Amino acid sequence: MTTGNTQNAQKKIILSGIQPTGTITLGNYLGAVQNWQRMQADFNSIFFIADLHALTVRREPAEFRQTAINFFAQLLACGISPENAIIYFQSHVRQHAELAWILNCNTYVGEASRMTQFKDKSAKHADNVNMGLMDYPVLMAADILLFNSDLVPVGIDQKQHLELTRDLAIRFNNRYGETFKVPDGYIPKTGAKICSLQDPTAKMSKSDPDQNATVSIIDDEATIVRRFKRAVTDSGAEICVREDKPGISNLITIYSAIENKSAAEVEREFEGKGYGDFKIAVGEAVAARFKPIREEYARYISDKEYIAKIAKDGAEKAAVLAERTLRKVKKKVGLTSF
Ligand code: ATP
Ligand code: LTN
Repeated sequence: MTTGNTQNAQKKIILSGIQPTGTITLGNYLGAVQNWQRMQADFNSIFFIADLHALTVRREPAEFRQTAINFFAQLLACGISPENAIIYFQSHVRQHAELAWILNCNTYVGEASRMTQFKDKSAKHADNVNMGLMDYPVLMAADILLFNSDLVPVGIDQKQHLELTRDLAIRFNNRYGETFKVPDGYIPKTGAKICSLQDPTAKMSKSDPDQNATVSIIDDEATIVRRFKRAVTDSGAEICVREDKPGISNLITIYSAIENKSAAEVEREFEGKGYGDFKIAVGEAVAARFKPIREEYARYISDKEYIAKIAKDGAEKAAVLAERTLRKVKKKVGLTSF
């Protein structure tokens, strides 16, 4: 039997993280957080704020600290509940960094430098191509492998990192004997890649400097509808999913993910209607979904003590689980212990 966020041996383990930068966007929500919320009760669930990962890009310390706390409140507002899940800050559980070091010694520079995200982020932050940026997926592998995760719910952009995680787990198991569970990704059918509202060929990213490109789960209704009204669409007038219509296709994906309808149903619903009407309908649907989240967020963010309590409790529980794996790993690789 499970009570609260204790582990139940009958249930599989899901784990995922999110970097505290900006605020949670529609892309993060549909690609990841909504699934965390839907799955949390059926699994042993572990979710964390990936603050160590976020350090791979330069941050202003005071702002960064506040953003991380805001993210914690946003996860709670999205319905991620301490009743169902262990929720914590990655940096509060030192085992993440410790396992990452051991995995580093089993990761080839060649494979890490081939990661698409590393190449993209190196180009974007050419003045700060630091070791952490290249090491990012190894730390992510440590996050996942520490907890014997079965499933990792993420957006499609993380697929390559999950494949590396699997490779590292298999390699370690072959070299040192069965140690890690080899995890699977859980990538949603609809919503795995939400695109920018200003450039529908690029993914929506919370670090996009163009405010009009994203919507946040805590934006108000007027802002959300305005962003959708301004969304870049394609030539023609038909509302349908087509390769040469990335703008409208993206809006259809968003609407179908929010309304839980297939793309074909959405196409039928808007047959004969114009782009303008459709954009407003999508904006209103998104705003309606986010309204209660925004309200809950206001409630949680004004209660720092509650956040601190949940985060501390989560970190303690996570550390106990993580230490079991780490101890095993240290023994396997031949580190001494007395
Ligand atoms: P940043 O812009 O800071 O790199 P990000 O928006 O890509 O951030 P992450 O913290 O890297 O967000 O990702 C959190 C989760 O959201 C991951 O599971 C990721 O796959 C998912 N995700 C991110 N962007 C999208 C998107 N546009 N569509 C669907 N899922 C997404
Ligand atoms: N790299 C992820 C965030 C992340 C993560 C994880 C996701 C860090 N550690 C472990 C799943 C499992 C991202 O979304 N950019």
